[in-house]
Amino acid sequence: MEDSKKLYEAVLHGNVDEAAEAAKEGLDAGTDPLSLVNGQLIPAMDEVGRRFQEQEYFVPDLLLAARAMKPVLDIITPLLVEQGRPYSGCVILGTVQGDLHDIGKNLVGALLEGAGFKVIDLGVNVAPAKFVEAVRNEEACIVAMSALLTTTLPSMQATIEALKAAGLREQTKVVVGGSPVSQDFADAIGADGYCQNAVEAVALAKQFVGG
Ligand code: B1M
Repeated sequence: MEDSKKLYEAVLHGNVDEAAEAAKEGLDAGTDPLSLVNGQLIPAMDEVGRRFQEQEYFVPDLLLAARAMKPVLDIITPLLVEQGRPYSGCVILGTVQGDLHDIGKNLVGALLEGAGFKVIDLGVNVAPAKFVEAVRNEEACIVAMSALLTTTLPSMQATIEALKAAGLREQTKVVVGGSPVSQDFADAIGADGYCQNAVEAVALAKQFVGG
């Protein structure tokens, strides 16, 4: 098999050991960690999603692919999070209520940390009240919400409404992302920004803190 496809194939077929091995080989060969993510991991997950939609794959296959991605991200994330960058702001991050997908959110968090942001990761299935509580504790902050299900998109709006009701909206920048999210949706719910991927999330967060 062509080496450049080894990681892609391992994740697609849920092979945990092969995925970790392929990631190490790629890094040893000098491949940039972010290009492993963008060039192989994300395309593999997209293909898993396509097969699930076409009913060639089922939920256990999604779980296997996610499991294969875990050790790869464990290897790659510390490389993305370079130490010693200057502190440039605070981001409260979470996957919204009802949604358990966290691979993209974790990538966003890793790149933000790598860029020097303090990241408070609230995890998955985060209720609006939990975002509000975190903003209250941290004062001026960026709230970054992730959603992968169309059914959980309303949770993003509910969180913005909860921030307004708590009197915290003015002091907070809200950014949203995830595959079913779009700029139009972000505008419609009154978010301050939309990011298509983790790299854009960092650029936007820097813009918000004036960096
Ligand atoms: Co789920 N799942 N899943 N799943 N899953 C999708 C999302 C789906 C598109 C598959 C499909 O049908 N083609 C579909 C959603 C359809 C829809 O609503 N539009 C779906 C479904 C239906 C479901 C279940 C309902 C299945 C079921 O049980 N019948 C169920 C729901 C569970 C729940 O959340 N309540 C479910 C469960 C799961 C698993 C648990 C098995 C697993 C998740 C494991 C985990 O996350 N720990 C899983 C997986 C792995 C997927 C796919 C295959 C891959 C997602 C992924 O990790 N992608 C996915 C298909 C797909 O996305 N192609 C699918 C890689 C990741 C790096 O990309 O998360 O998009 P992504 O992040 C990107 C950008 O979106 C962006 O940056 C990242 C890249 O740089 N981004 C942000 C994301 N968040 C951001 C936040 C920001 C900025 C950018 O902040 C501002």
